[in-house]
Amino acid sequence: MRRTVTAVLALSTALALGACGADSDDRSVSPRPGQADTEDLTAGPSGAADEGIQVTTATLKDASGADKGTVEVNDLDGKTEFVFEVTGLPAGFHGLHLHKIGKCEPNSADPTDAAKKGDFLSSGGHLGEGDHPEHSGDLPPLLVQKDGSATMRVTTDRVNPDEILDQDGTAIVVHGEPDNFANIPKRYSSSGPDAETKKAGDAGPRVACGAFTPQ
Ligand SMILES: [Cu+2]
Ligand SMILES: [Zn+2]
Repeated sequence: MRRTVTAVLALSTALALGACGADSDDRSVSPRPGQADTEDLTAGPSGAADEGIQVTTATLKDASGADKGTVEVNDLDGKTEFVFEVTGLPAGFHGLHLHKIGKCEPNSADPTDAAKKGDFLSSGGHLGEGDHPEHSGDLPPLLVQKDGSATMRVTTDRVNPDEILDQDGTAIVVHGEPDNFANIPKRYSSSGPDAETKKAGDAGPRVACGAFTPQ
């Protein structure tokens, strides 16, 4: 019974592949009855995954200007995909957000408070309205491995490519600390997260930044 279901699945995958014109090999268009193997299934959906349309890319740099990797933005027709390839960062979780302005300037002023200066502060606050983590620019944290590298592919329907490439652009910012997503249990504070936490999730300093700017 299970075999039959698997075979039907593989066949429909193959038909779907054929229908959308994806390159398919003979094996996937003609599954052997009762012998549909998992290879066919994985080669189907993942191998022919819609890669979307590349919208823009950015190079991540730290405050000294050292290269820390790349971020690619793809339009998946209603969703936006970010592909991170990062190197040379401290291991562990790092808060990750889109910030309002496409500027990555070390020791720069916060646009809402000129007296406040720090690395990449001129990129402004998180993209979007409301409290953290409901900002449209809030993303899952980046997990950096022991060797300092990180790879992540993440999809969000909170932000579209036009907003990323608006007039003043957008910055992708990697923070020095994990993001707490304003998840502060009541046993720590009966009043819940404070204004600071609701603004940015206590992700700490901005350690790397990449600017998306309209061409
Ligand atoms: Cu941030
Ligand atoms: Zn936020």
